[in-house]
Amino acid sequence: MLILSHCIFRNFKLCRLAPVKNFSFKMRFNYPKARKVEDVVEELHGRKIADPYRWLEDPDSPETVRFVEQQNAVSRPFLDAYPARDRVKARLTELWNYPRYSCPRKHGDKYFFFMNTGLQNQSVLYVQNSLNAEPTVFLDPNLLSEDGTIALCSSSFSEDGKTFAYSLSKAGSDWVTIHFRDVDTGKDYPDVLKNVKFSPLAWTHDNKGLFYARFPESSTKADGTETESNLDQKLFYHVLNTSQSEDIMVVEFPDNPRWLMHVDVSDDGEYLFVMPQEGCKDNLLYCTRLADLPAGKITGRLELTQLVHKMEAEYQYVTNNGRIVFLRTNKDAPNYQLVAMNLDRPEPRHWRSVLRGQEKDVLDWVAPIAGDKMVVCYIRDVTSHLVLCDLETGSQLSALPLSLGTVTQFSGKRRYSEMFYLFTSFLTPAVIYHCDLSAGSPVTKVLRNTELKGFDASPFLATQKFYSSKDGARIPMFLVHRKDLVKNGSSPCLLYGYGGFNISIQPTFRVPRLVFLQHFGGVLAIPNIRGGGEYGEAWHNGGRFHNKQNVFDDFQSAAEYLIAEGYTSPNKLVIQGGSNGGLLVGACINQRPDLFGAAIAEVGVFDMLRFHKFTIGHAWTTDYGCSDDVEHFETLIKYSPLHNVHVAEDDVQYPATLLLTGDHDDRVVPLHSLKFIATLQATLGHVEKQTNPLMIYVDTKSGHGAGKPMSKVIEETTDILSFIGHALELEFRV
Ligand code: X97
Repeated sequence: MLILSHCIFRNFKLCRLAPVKNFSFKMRFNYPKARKVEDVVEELHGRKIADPYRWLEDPDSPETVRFVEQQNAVSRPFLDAYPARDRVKARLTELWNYPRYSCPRKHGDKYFFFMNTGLQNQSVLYVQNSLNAEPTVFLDPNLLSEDGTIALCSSSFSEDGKTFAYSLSKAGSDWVTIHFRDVDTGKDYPDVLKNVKFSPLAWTHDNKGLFYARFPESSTKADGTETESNLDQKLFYHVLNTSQSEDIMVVEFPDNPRWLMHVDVSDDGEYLFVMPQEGCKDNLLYCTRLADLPAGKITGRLELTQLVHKMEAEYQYVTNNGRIVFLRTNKDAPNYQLVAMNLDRPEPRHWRSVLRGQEKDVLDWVAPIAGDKMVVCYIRDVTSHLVLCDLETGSQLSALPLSLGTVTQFSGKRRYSEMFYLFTSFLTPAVIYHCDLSAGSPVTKVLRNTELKGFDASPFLATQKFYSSKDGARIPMFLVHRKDLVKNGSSPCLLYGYGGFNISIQPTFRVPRLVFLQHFGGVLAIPNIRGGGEYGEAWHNGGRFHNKQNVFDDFQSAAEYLIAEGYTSPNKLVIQGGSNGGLLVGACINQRPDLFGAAIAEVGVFDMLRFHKFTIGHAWTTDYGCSDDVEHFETLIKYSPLHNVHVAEDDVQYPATLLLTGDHDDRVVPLHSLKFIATLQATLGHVEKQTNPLMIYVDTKSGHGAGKPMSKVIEETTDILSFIGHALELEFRV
């Protein structure tokens, strides 16, 4: 073992060149010293809360810029120094180089689909006249920037299929600009809509324009590196081929600055449904009859009829038959139901329940198809189950058989009798099905089957286990590993979790995991911990507000189960999570530093007392609560990663920890990661027993994750796997 104290990182490569057989990082690192401001202390509910690194909340101060440079100057050489790094990168590049397609979508008389040849930074949108016709490029985002950092975010075709509205983001920011393209000529209109994020794109059926949501013009910069709160979003109507300055503000809620606008134009074009949301849960429901507008034109504020008066459940427009509206809701139905609401009698007591989620079947989504039918997707024990039902009665017409896995894409419209869906699982990249309903009963065939050259999935196995958490709750967990795995505790194990926001972590195919399985001889473990939506609202609530500790307990119990069953040992166990999952990782290294060998937290939330003050952070109070409230404060301070860093007892040290973030992450602003790493290093960096590294890498022109170009994805994944390989002392097996 190589033991060096205060190894200076500039010399790190030199260390590596020394004739050391078993390369190891068992040393202490020379972390940059962050200025600790002792007198930033705030009194919150009678408690004094120190925040010595608050200066890191200013992303633009020269001191913060220097701090980031110094941190990268420590982490970069370490990540580069993993002996098998080049092989990891080469294998990732090789595996990722396979063509992948989205489901085709029909608009007008054409089909559109995305395709990535493999290593293209951004997927390209193609158009074809029929499913068998030669596709041509319709929009290639790769041409919009040299380095692939301009991404297509969302898009919407006008009803007649003649105009394509699309939003672009730069460098990973949530901010987008909206553009319009003529489908026949392939040329863009001059219109550019700015100050937009978290916006719908909802065309009126006259094809003249669309509804979108925007924020007031910022007095400072708004490029995704700012931290200012996003407030006062309003709904606008934009007429195609006009300037944004002429747009008409149609809906605002000035008394509720935190509300975000979600809208749908009904399938028949008659109504606009407005669904304001105060955060990541629950919404209200309003509607207006577009057909009733004076002279058929939108000229000012829309007169809304309120259908739902309490922000206490979710209401999602599915379709409508005249004034009968089908809604997916969890009102009086923790696993969701589909109800038919009469617009003239909107109260719940007048609803007709058409479908109801069952104890184990969460009604995940519903899509109308072929006039009088609907496709219904349930989540049952974490996998997707599709059925075709009668829209009016809900009676099942047929099941659409699937293997065990996830339906991640669907395309189809009520006025068409064909649809497409994409199936994926841990060891199945993608199968796109085409389903023809024109003959009455569905005729399903495989449209595209994706295969990876040079990867044989047959030696591997994906299973689902159930384990008991601290409070006895039964938690499902997927395990993927070689069929001939020997359970003697020696295998490296990657434990991934999320645990929040009603988001279900279903089986999907990920190239980095294959490298971990195949070349590190690893076990992949994905527990469906509480806070997610796997078992409906009860599962979400089980990990929300004052129940948040259950999320961490479920994750730690997963680790204990894996160790007890001989899958792995603490020094071979790495935990990984991003965003809310970064919070999970941060909380777990504080609570059980002894249980893990390494930890990767990407774009994590770490300051639970101040998250609500930055960009869209206020929307997360629906899961976390808010430190302004004394009861929430008491809960938050107990697990806030930033406020619970400590020197562990005895000879226990923190796991090798890597934080990752991007300078344009305006979803979870980088200051969370910066303050957390400063605290980790200041508290533990000088402690003799802390030989595991505590590092951060901050990427530039990079955001929360969506739209990240392939070149950056490969670079980042190489870093993560190199860190894991390094920390767990893994050899790259060929
Ligand atoms: C967000 O922070 C999304 C922020 C903006 N946003 C909402 N509600 C959404 C939305 O506040 O986009 C929404 C969308 C998907 C899932 C949940 C909410 C919305 C807005 C308008 C209409 C409909 C929906 N999210 C969380 C996040 O990124 C989790 C997923 C979305 N976090 C980062 C949570 C903590 C760390």
